[in-house]
Amino acid sequence: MNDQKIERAYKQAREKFKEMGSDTEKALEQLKKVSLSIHCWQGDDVAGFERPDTELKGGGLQVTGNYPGQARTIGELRQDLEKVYSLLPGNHRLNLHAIYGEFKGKSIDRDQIEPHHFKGWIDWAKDQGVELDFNCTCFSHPLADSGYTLSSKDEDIRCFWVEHVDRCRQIGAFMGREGKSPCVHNIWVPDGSKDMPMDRKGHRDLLRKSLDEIFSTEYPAEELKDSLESKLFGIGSESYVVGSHEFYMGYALSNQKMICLDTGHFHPTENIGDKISAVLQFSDELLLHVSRGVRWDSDHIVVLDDGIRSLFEEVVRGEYLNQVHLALDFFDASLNRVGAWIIGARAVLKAILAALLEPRERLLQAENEGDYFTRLALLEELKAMPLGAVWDYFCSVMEVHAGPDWMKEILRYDRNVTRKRG
Ligand code: RNT
Ligand code: ZN
Repeated sequence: MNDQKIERAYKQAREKFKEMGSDTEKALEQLKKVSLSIHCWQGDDVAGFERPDTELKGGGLQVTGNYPGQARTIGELRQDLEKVYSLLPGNHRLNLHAIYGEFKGKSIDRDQIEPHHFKGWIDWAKDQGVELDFNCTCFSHPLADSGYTLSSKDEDIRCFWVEHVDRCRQIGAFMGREGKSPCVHNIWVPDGSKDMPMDRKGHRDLLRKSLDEIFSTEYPAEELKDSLESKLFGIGSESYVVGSHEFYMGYALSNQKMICLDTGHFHPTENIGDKISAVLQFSDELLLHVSRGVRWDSDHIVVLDDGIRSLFEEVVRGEYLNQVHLALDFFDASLNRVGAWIIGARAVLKAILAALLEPRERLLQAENEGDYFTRLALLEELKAMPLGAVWDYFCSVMEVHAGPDWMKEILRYDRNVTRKRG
């Protein structure tokens, strides 16, 4: 797109928004500071690099599709990520999982991983100006096959996973120290059961015990921030999830940890946006896993739909952008994977921009005066406002492709790079 055209359209849009009561310049200043934690696992279908032939197994997670071009090595994944960062306006983080270490052909089990296995990522990240977040990987492993990890009644299995998470927090703190930015370490475990269990309490007692053991090691907040991710149900854990929302809410609040809300982990009719100002009454920060569930926690690519818009309206209306850590969590192997990343990440940034462009004062005034007609009518009018012109201008000042031009880059990358991977 041509810069002059972008600027002309932006100036008109700026005027229109101004008449409505919104300040586009201020919105763009705020948007510039937003950093998304880009999930490494979209690039290789959550396979990781423990062995050359690894794939996602169990845990109720599923990647469907076999579009060519999955990253098969760390080098390929980094190449793809560099493409992703080059097409996103702003500075964004990288979210790694423990299975993405550099194990150099050695068989290093999860209870053996060490910070040096991630040194390559840390160096690469420094070079790219990217900061790191981290996740323990408590799935795709024979000791997760029983359906229980941190809440297993088999003491050897439970201790194995405690050791793994312990090491992951140590690695996360190392990342935070090296990158001079606190690393968010998120714990999600697949624990649960397909059918009705007898002993819901027993496994929850054990999960709590494991977490207590894990968090007995403390790290400075400048290095590491811990979060806990709940879930409603998964494939194979339809009847019971040990780490339910109530469980982790209780644990996080009584132990000063962050709760992670994954937008795919609730009942499909629940409004995740509504949870933000409820949780943040009692906690200083929270982590969002932005995903799109279709009928279940299917991890579809995020698009600018009503759920995402209302989620970010709540983040922005509550002035919570500094308290909410934003991470992406979707995986789709049915189309170009780099393109998938961009669609999802750009959708989140657009949703935030849309929320920042609400004429908040005017809407609040209408609400406070009981003028619900004005409130609803304004919100409807906003939907047809030229958000795209402001977005294009933002992309162009941030020196990334504006409008649909980035699509050509993906098509070229698909042809010249990912499809050639065989
Ligand atoms: C699973 C959780 C979890 C994973 C990633 C790979 O339901 O959402 O966050 O998707 O850790
Ligand atoms: Zn998640």
